[in-house]
Amino acid sequence: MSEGASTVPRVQSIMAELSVIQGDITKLNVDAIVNAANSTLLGGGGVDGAIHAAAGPDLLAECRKLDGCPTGEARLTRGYRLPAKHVIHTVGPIWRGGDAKEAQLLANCYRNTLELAAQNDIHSIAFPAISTGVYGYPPEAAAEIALRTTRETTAGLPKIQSVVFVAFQAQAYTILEAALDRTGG
Ligand code: AR6
Repeated sequence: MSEGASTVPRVQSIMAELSVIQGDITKLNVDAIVNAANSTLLGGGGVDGAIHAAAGPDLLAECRKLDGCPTGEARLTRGYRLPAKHVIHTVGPIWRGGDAKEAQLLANCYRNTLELAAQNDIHSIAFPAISTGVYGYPPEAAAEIALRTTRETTAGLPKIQSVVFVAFQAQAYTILEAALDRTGG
């Protein structure tokens, strides 16, 4: 979408549209999908495995050059065979009971991913429920952080127009949708 030049000041929405869907993130035709990676960035199971399988081996080759990624940070690659043009890899915290800065680190994932997206002219982005699979983060608490941090961060990033939260299963969908409603006021 192009923003036509205009000499007339106009009011424009600075709020990104947030939505929740159930499905497979690898199928989405958005500017970027987010990978819930580990700090090696060299692949794994869950959504990480699905993204590498769908993107093909060139994704792993690019990831090898990145030299890993600390928890809470984010790294950009191309999407290769994915419909999405880019993948933003972020490393969520492993749940250790809640006293190991998990909430702060998970919020960092969403904030750093969205800021990296805006820096790279990405307008539409889809997130999986980071850390809620193998890493064991309680899904309700994770959904609250995902939605709250995304609303706060995108308020300062007008380039981000659409953020989709992708639930792989029905229960995750219900949890994310409740968090979307709760944080929407
Ligand atoms: N589309 C959308 N969501 C998915 C998909 C998919 N195709 N596949 C799984 N999910 P997880 P984590 C959901 O375990 O907890 C990997 O081995 C899944 O149901 O993928 O951050 C990495 O290499 C869950 O809700 O990521 C790391 O070692 C969510 O994605 C580790 O797992 C996240 O589950 C990261 O663990």
